[in-house]
Amino acid sequence: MTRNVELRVRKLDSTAADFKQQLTRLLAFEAETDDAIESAVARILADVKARGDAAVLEYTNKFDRIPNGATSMAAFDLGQDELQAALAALPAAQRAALQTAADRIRVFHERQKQELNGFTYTEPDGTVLGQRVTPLDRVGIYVPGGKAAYPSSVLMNAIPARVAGVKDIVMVVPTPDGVKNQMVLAAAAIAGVTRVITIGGAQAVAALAYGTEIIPAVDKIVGPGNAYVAAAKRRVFGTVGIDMIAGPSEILVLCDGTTDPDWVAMDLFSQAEHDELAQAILLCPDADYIAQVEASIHKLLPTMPRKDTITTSMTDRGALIKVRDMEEACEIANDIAAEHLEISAAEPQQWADRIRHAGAMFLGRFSSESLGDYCCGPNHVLPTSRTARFSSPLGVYDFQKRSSVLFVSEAGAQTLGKVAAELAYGEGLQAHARSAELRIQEKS
Ligand code: HSO
Ligand code: ZN
Repeated sequence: MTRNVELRVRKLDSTAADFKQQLTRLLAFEAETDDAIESAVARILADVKARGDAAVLEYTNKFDRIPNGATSMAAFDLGQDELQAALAALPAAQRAALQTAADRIRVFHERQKQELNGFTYTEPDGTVLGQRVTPLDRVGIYVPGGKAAYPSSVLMNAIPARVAGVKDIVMVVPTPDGVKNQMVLAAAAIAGVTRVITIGGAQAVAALAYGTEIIPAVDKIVGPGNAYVAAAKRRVFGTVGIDMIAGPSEILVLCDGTTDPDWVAMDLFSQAEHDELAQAILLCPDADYIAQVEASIHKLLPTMPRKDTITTSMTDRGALIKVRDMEEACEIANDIAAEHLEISAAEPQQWADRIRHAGAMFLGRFSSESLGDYCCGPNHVLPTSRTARFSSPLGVYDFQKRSSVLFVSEAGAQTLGKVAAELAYGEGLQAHARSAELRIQEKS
């Protein structure tokens, strides 16, 4: 996959006649949809639906190369003891960092919950109308295995669910070759996950959606995964809720040219290192500064253990863009609607005020995106691939739903009954009209 031997990041200029087309081409990202993947996933879903645990067991032994092959699903069902043991065995510094991150994530999301508590209001005739917010009963959290097994993502997915009041949080995580990621298990313990089952892939999504003998069916499945998991989530949507289909990570740095160029280069790397398909873009009005960032990129790259991934993603999908001024940078940032937007400027607020579309905004040169990825408090599960135009970070609201509550007083039924009956006759719906009219006590 890592084809590029030499990092060559494209440089664009917003005054070029074809800049708009260049930008469109740069942002184009087609999610992997492959007929072979689609039909394999359809087959797995149907099989798990029909055969339950027996099918999940077979797929897990095969796809995750479980040594000697497990003979029962019980082998994948971890107890709380094992999670607590993983937490206890973690080096103290790592445990403390996870705990601090978890505490801060909880504080932020508790604030979010306070703002989402529902409402009621009473009309003069005693009619009471309102909205009640209730948590989902049971959710499934998908945690990828292998290179993208992030303990921080366990915290970011499970803590908002907990804060929302979800009672049952079932986490699935594959263990390729039977190897468990201890920090992921420790994070599950800290975040209050109720059950961890070490399965993954489309078979895990199917098990969560339909339920099996040992895995309870959930109401919603959240969390990122590979192309198979994404295809499975799309297919089970409707049977269960899903959060989003997340694309590769993105960072857009909007810089006024006053930040240390090494800082900006490293911030670009921080998302480029996630994935060959990640996207890192700089917007800046100062051509000399852009050249300095470019120099920093070349200077720092050899020091990066993941330089191959960075080289590929920055060469294929990265860009350093010279803009006319910061105002134009803000307009372009709105077009890009990036997952992460850093406004690395001396006075960031004035530019932030102009931004309408971004998953998360990092204001000022000390707010590196990596701090948000781990421990500031806001969620790191964010809309990618320009979906920040219409969607939001993962939050407490993703684990709640709303019900309307209507109490109509006797007096209210008199006035509302006339309105409803009028509209119901207009729609040709007699029973509606008469059900409203029956409650009208005409005092003649
Ligand atoms: N930046 C990623 C989240 C993450 N970063 C996890 C480090 N670990 C989301 O785009
Ligand atoms: Zn990250």
